[in-house]
Amino acid sequence: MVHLQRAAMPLIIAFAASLSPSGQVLNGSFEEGWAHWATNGGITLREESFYTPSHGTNLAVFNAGQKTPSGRLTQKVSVRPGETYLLQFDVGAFSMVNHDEQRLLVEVRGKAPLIREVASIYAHGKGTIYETKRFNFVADTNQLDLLFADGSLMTLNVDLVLDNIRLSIAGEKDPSTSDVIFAWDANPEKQDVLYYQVYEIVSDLRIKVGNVPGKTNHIKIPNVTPGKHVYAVTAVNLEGESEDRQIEVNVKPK
Ligand SMILES: [Ca+2]
Repeated sequence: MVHLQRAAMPLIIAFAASLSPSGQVLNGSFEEGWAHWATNGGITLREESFYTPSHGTNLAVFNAGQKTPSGRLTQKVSVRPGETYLLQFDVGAFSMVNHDEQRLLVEVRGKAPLIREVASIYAHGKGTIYETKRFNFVADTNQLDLLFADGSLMTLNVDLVLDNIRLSIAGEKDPSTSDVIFAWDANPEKQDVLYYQVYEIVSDLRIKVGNVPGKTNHIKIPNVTPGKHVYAVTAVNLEGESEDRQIEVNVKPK
C-alpha cells in the first residue's frame, strides 16, 4: 500500500483561469473565419477578391449569388452592467452595375433590446463602398447578444457586406490616437454649396467620415490612428454638381 504523504500533496492540483474579455467583440474583422460567430442563412465568408474588405483580408457577405436576404450573424458578448458602450462596424454594398440599397438590421439585446436599427447603404456601381456606423447603448446585464441580419429588399446584382465590428467603452480613447481637425476654404464665388461630404480613402475604397453643412468649412475626425491617411472632401451644390479635393494627413505616434 502506498502511503500518501499528505503534507507533500499540493492543495491545488489544477488551476485554470477562464477569462472572457469584457466589452469586446471577438474576431470582428472575420480574420479567423467564423470563429466566435454563429451564422445561418444566406451569409458567406469571403477573402479579398472582387470584394474589398474594410479591414484585414476577410469580410462577411450577405445574399451573394442572388440568394434571398436571409443571412444572420450573432455573437454573445460579456459586458459590465451600467457601462455605456459604443458599437461600431463598417457596413457596405457591393455592385458593379447598380446603385441599389442594401439594409443591415442591427440588434443588441440584453434583458431588453438596447439597439434595434437599420443600417442602410447604397451601392455605387464600381465595387465595394462602406460606411462606418456607430451606436451607443448602456448595458443592462452582463451578457449581450449582438445580431446582424440581412434586411435588404433587393438582391439582384448587389450584395450586402460587413466588416470590422468593434465594441468599446464610450468616451474611452485609445491613447495612441489623435483628433484631426481638417479645414478647407470655400470658393467665395460659389455661395451655393449645400453640404460637404468627407471621406477617408483606403486603397480604392471611400469610407464616409461625415457630412457637414455648406456654411461649415471644417470637420473634426476623432480617434485617428498613427500613420498616413488620405481624406477627400466633396462639395455638392444645388445643381447637383460636385467637386473633389484630396489631402494627405500624417498622424505622428504619441
Ligand atoms: Ca476583415
